[in-house]
Order: sequence, then C-alpha cells, then structure tokens
Amino acid sequence: MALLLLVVALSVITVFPIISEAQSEQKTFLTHSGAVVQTSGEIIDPLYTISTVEFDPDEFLRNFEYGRISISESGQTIRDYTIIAEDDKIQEIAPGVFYNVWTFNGTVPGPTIRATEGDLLRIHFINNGSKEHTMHFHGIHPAGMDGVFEPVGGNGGQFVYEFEAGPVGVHPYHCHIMPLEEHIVHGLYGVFIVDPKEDRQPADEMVMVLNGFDTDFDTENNFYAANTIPFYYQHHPIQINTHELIRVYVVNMVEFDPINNLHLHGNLYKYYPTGTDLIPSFYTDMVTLSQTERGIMEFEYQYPGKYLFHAHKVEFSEKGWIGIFLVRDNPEKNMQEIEYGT
Ligand SMILES: [Cu+2]
Repeated sequence: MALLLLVVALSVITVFPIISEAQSEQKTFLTHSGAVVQTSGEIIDPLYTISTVEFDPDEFLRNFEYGRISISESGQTIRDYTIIAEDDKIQEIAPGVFYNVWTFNGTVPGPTIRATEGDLLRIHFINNGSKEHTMHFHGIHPAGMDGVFEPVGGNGGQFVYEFEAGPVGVHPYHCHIMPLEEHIVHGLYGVFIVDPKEDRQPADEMVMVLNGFDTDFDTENNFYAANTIPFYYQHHPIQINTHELIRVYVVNMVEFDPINNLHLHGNLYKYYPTGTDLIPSFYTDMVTLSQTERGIMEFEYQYPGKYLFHAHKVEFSEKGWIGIFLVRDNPEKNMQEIEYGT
C-alpha cells in the first residue's frame, strides 16, 4: 500500500512538472515498471499500469509481413493476417519519458503489411482495447471495408476486412474512430505496401514511418522520429553498401504539424509519390509531406562514409527526427566505379 501511495504521489509530481526546474536539474523518479530513472526531461505518465512495450526500430525497418498464404480455386493468392489492437500499453518513448501507446500487434507503428496487386487480403481484426477501434486502409476497396462506419467494440470485438490489394504503391492504414486525432497520435497506424505484379528492381528495402509524440497533451509534439524512437538511427546508423540500390518506403504520420520533410545528405534520390507510378516524378534531396502523404525513395551511394538523413524542418530534427546511413564499401561492385581523369 505504501508503495502504491508513493507511485501515485510520484505520478502527480510527474503530471505537473515545473519546466524550468525540470530543465535545470536531474530528478529521480520511480517508473511504473519499477525502474529508478534520473532525468531532467518532461515526464508524463498518463496511465497507472505496469505494462511496458519494447520496440526495436532495427527490426521494424526491414520487416515485412506477407501473411498466411493460400491459393484460391481460381488461382488468386489469398493472404490472411491477424491484427490485434490494444490501448493500455506504456512505452518509454525517450529515456524517462513514458507514454500510453495504442498498438496494432503490440507496436507503434503496427506491422508493415505487404501484398502484390490483385491478391485477396483478409485482415482478421481483434480489438482487445478498452475503446472502439477500426482499421482504415488507404487504397481501393468496397465501402463496407473502409473501417469508418463499422466501429469494432473493445474487449474482444472482431471484424474481417476483405479486399483486393491495390493500387500499387505505399499506403498507410490507421484507426478511424473519432476523435480521430487521438486514435492516430497514440499510435494506431502502420504501412501497407502493394507490390506490382512484375517485381521492382532488387534492392535493400526499408520502411520509415515519420511520427511524433505529444507527451504532455498540449496538441504539440514533444518528440519526432523515423520509426518511433527519437534519435535512434543517429545512435544506431543504418548500414548499407555502396553501389547497391536502396529503396525506402516513407510514410508521414505526424499529426498537429501541417508538414514534415525528408532531406538526404551527400546524394539525391528518385522519388515516386505514393509509389503508384513506376516512373519517378522527381530527382531530389528533399520532399515535403503532409499528413499520411507518402512515397518511395530510391538511391545508391557512390562513396562510403556516414551520411545524415533528417527533417529539414530543424525543430523536428532537433527533437529526434534524424538518422545516419553508414555506407560501407562494397568490394564486389568496386570494379564498376568511374575512373576519374579519363
Ligand atoms: Cu482507435
């Protein structure tokens, strides 16, 4: 009981931080998971629970979920997925900053769902949250599969979304229950990739979901990231090779701020808005993205070394949306290098 009172007391302290003091001195807190942390940052614990979420941006980056595959009598590929929504998990968004995430299959973002154009998708959706949730896919599908007018009740409510994958491209999916902003900013979103029937050129492929977290509920984001954990890829650079095609599926899920953007250092990329066309629209080092705007970036590095990628909206990069590509020399392909001076 004494411990409970201590935790409640600490929660009250953390909900009303005095910013000037918080910024000037380290304080010690007992977290909900029982850990003792020291931090001078903003700490907000919206829920009293001992559950925590582990999220690995490295694992998420190159992980694609193709579903359980079967073939219909007519020869159509059927992909079955099970997606479970929850809304009671706590994640340490940044050291000492705990936030109530709402999750599809336990993570923010949810799994990257991938299919080929024309495949039949069956998404077995289970809502184990306490609130109503849905899955709303961007793309082409019947009205009844839109995840808007079919709320799925919490505590085990179920719905099966069934539609053909299309069009080709990279699309978001997200919960579409009102208030929509609340259901999205807490983390109920993910990426849906529809591949063309004829494969794209082989590449080192990865997914970047640009997201933000309003951890003090003032409708302004306190943290920004590519794949949820601020500064993660700066501290853990993404390793790629010279002379190898890199393909990044990028989706902007930042709420509250009208725009986000992505700048790549030491290089330019071919950019395919929404990924719906197989011919790039731009060759650039900067794209600007509004809410749920997305596209495919393709590039190769000629020179090894470390290169930043980040929001050129500097406020966002200084609050976490920044990373590094660590480009390694690719000895197998060095023969193709240009000889200078000839
Ligand atoms: Cu929801």
